[in-house]
Amino acid sequence: MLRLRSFLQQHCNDQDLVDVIDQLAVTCKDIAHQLTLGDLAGILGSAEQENVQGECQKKLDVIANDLLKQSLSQLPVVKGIASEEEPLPVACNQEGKYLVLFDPLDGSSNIDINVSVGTIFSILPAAADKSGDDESAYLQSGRNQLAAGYVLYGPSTIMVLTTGNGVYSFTLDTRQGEYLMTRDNIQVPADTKEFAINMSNQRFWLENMKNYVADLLSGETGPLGKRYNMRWVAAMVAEIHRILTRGGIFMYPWDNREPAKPGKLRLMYEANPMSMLMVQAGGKCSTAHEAIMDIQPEGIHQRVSVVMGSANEVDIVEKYHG
Ligand code: AFP
Repeated sequence: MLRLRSFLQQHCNDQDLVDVIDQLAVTCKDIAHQLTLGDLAGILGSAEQENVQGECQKKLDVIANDLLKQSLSQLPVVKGIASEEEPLPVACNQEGKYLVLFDPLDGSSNIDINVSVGTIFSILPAAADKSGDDESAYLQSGRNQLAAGYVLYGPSTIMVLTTGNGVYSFTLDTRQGEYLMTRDNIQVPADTKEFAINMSNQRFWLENMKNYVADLLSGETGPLGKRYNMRWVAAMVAEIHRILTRGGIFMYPWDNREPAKPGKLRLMYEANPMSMLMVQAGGKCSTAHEAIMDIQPEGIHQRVSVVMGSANEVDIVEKYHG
């Protein structure tokens, strides 16, 4: 089986980008190891502090963030990093040519219950005339991403990756400490009968979304004419991994709990990298009104409404939203 590094060397003609992805993969092995130890390493539970979004940080959010920050800042080609757990971007090496954005531990409410979580990353080009702690350097649309991916920490640890030429997955073989390619040229089926949404927020959604989900629930006798199944893991990485494996649609739409916020999920280090993967795999990603990767970001922690997955189902959601 092809090793991740060999694959990257064959597949990507930018050796510096290969080094960044390789460093991310190595660091995620450390995170996976911490997760495997769990309570034995005293790493479960709250860090008893909040991040910039006002969310309570788990100990592992902080540990994963520190591991990624330390390892990426050692690379001369990394100019700066932005993380869900850092209020501001962090400058690394002035001569660097990449900006790396990440959610160090997505789905952190799952940590304490031993359910899947993940790390999401996005790599953008760095402008020569901007420093790594200049937020404006990061405010590039998702179309500019050079690479994007995630590592899913589940029963297996799996890295799923795109450098703009297809989507590939690599399973960590813990016996030899290597990621080996286990799927190539991943494709998302255009049609699906499976949806993922947090139904407990239903009363806060727009009427258009309520109508769409009501029609999903009405099954084969409803207007969509199909019996749908539902899943909710509460970790976007796991939801997207399921869709990249067998199709589906994942939604975290705008709701009126905090009307000023355009959604729960973060554009730059959650929605954009997942959109790049999904589009590379033949799926679609939308706010329900426009393609996520067309959004011109205004802040590194900006939120966005998310509808992504099987292309024909995303089209249906957009139709419901006029
Ligand atoms: P964190 O990034 O704070 O861990 O949140 C996870 C998440 O952003 C995303 O991965 C899930 O799909 C979603 O939140 C779960 O949200 P609910 O709490 O509404 O289930």
